[in-house]
Amino acid sequence: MHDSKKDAIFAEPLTQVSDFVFDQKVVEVFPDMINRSVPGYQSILHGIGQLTQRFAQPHSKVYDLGCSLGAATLVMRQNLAGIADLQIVAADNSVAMVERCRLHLEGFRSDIPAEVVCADVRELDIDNASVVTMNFTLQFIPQDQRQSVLQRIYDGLKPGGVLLLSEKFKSENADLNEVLVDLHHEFKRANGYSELEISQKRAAIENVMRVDSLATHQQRLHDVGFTAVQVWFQCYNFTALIAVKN
Ligand code: GEK
Repeated sequence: MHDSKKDAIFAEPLTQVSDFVFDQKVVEVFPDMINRSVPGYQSILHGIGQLTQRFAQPHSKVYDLGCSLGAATLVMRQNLAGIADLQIVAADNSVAMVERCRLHLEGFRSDIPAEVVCADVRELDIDNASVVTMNFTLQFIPQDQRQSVLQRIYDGLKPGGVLLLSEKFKSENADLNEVLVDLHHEFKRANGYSELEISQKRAAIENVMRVDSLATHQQRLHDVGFTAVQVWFQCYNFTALIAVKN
């Protein structure tokens, strides 16, 4: 996944920066984009694999919601060996992502069936699930619809099942939030993004990706019924949580 083309989508000055969309142009550079933009992305994927191995149950389904090119699907599948009768459902509402994801998954052998569906996670049926992963997807759902998405996930999980939720978040302290945003931008600069790329990407994404505080995420998870919620990874303003249904 690291050998994708270099992301230069925002390298040239744009007269008007449009809202960010997950189109073919993004698909072509996606692995490079996400690796250079999300601190800890590879560590989080690794952790998703470990947690999946622990919480996947025989005769259940494992979901990857907002799968993009299937990075989390792949790492989960690699960690499911020996667990009987599993099915993976990977979903994304970008046609371009889904098509490339199917091609990508075909390149890896496994006995565990993985179905890639083009669907909006707000409408997808979730049932008999033991692990549901949302790796940086909930942040693209309008804030007032996040609770109902989480409720559907909770209702579709088996007892003992888990939601693995990764999100960019904002600190409730404005000054410290600035510090975290700054550190993230430093991370992007160190990975070769220019000031222009950073600022144009920021303008493109600000309307489509609204971030909540960690406290809001935790409260929402409790409100839909999860009893145990734990942060297991954080780097700057990026975090990964596990929520367990008892
Ligand atoms: C990874 N999980 O590499 N329904 C379905 N998919 C959606 C929706 C929706 N309503 N909204 C956005 N998406 C991946 C990375 S990327 C994160 C996830 C990022 C999809 C969107 O099309 C995109 O593919 C994905 O969510 C978000 O582990 O680019 O920052």
